[in-house]
Amino acid sequence: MRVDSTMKTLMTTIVAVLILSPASHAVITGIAMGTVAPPATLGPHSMTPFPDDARPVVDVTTVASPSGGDVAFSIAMSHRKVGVTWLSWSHGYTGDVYFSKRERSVTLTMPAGTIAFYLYAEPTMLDFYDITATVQDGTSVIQSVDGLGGACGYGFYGTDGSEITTIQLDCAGPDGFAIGEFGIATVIPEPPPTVEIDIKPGSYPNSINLGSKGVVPVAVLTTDDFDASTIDPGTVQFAGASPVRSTLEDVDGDGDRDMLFHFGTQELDLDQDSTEATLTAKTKAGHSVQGTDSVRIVPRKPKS
Ligand SMILES: [Ca+2]
Ligand SMILES: [Ca+2]
Ligand SMILES: [Ca+2]
Repeated sequence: MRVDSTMKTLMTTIVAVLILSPASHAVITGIAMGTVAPPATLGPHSMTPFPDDARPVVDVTTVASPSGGDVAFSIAMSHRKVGVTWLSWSHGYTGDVYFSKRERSVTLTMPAGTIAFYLYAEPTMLDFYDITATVQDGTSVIQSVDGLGGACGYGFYGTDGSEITTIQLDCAGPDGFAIGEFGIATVIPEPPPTVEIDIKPGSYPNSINLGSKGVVPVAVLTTDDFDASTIDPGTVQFAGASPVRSTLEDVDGDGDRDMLFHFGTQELDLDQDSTEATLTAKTKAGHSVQGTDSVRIVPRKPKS
């Protein structure tokens, strides 16, 4: 009996601990990458290296990201090429770097949705100096970096939805430093969930005469997964057109109410080659959905 009651207490304690743990552990991890070439992944994220920067030797404050948006610098930095206008780097890299002679610190602001980023840094002076990279939450990586061909990589990645918004770089050496060889991972927007639609409910093929001055009925069907009555009619677009009216009715006779829309045929962004059309909408709760059905444009285009 005593063992049983101890076990019961232990189990209760474990359950309590599990419940008290936060649901997610949003966290940013920093990695000292050293002088080796950049990895293909940082944590769970696939990295995309920045492409060549075609600009000449010129002061810049932004670098375009391959996944959209810009990385912005807090100071103007001189665009250089390793081996041409900048002496050395590491692991054979000969691409773009960005150099500050006067400042010892720069803050990089990331494009929205950045979940991982790496950069390399090297002091101007041909000697070892500490270079520290710090992200907005205080996570930092410090390395002693050799100005003679020892550019070191600094990698940061977020898990459970953590994003990287800024990275501050500080070089302990005089006469500045260069940063470059960037790589990035950003969140991939999820496509909206699909819902079932029926163009011209009850008829098939869904013939549309683009010369017609009439309307095309399109139903969003209620299924086990989706209640069509939750759609906000003001957000509905079908082939580029807004509905002229909407009604709730059971268009397929299965006992639940579907949402039926009518669209002016002349407003549809369809042509002779269209084979399908898509309806997009938001629910009253603001969630995007979309559905696609086939269309058959009539009369058929004469064969040429
Ligand atoms: Ca149909
Ligand atoms: Ca149904
Ligand atoms: Ca129905």
